[in-house]
Amino acid sequence: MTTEKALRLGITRRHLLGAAGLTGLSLLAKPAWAEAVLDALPSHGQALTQPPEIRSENGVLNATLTAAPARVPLGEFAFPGLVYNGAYIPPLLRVRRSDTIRISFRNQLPDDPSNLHYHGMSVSPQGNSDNVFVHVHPGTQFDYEVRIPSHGRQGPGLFWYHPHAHGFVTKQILGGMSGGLVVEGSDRLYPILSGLPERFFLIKHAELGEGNEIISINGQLNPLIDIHPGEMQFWRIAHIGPRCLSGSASAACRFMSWHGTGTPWPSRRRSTSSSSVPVSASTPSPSVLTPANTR
Ligand SMILES: [Cu+2]
Repeated sequence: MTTEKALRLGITRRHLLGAAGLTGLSLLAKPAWAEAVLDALPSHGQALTQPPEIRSENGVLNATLTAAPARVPLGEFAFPGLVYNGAYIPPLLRVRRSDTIRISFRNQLPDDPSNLHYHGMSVSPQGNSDNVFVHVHPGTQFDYEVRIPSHGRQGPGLFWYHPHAHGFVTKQILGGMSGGLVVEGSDRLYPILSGLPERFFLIKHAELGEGNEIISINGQLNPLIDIHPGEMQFWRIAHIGPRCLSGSASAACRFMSWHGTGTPWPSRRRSTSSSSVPVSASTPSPSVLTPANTR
């Protein structure tokens, strides 16, 4: 096994996350473990791509999501996955408050029931809305209609969708069944975000057996992330996998943003598996995001 493969396949989950998040960026304040990881990785990855999007029009987002098995390529690796619409990174859904999401969900998995849950959304859990008790069986389809409140607890931000059929959730999300969901309006809450280039970082991990894992960003390994000195970007970050960073596990894998000064910002967040932060690159060093508590 090469050094690179040993790194990707043989080290702990937390080190792998660091490997996925750090390549292509330079650090002023670089922990010792990060030096070792960076030294052993390829110096040039591909440029970070962005997920495909479906936007609401005239107050309605229409989409079809079909769950089915597919072979998932990840860099030089591949694994038998379970995905939406044939893609490891399925469409990112973009809506506004007071919109309605209409999704025709088709289960073409061979064996298991599935459904759709809209993680973090303050929407109805009943009927054909965010109802985790609905089981859509193989070969059948279900039409979701999720009405997003115009006010109240439902705020703007980055959320995600995934299956929530009891007993099958982990297997299906690990296979690749999860995607991003944005409720627009963050720039009205934080005017500094207005007009900034927006970048999504949808983090997933895949298990390859024998304790080996691959952690990817937008379905890529070690992507390069361009940010120029003095530039500001709006980075929307979510771990959309079943374990690391979700629920109580988030304590082990929190992200911190390191400015050019090496000052962590913002401070650690609690009880969330997604965050959206403006990132500024102060001369001469770009900013980077590193997983906290990585020692
Ligand atoms: Cu969830």
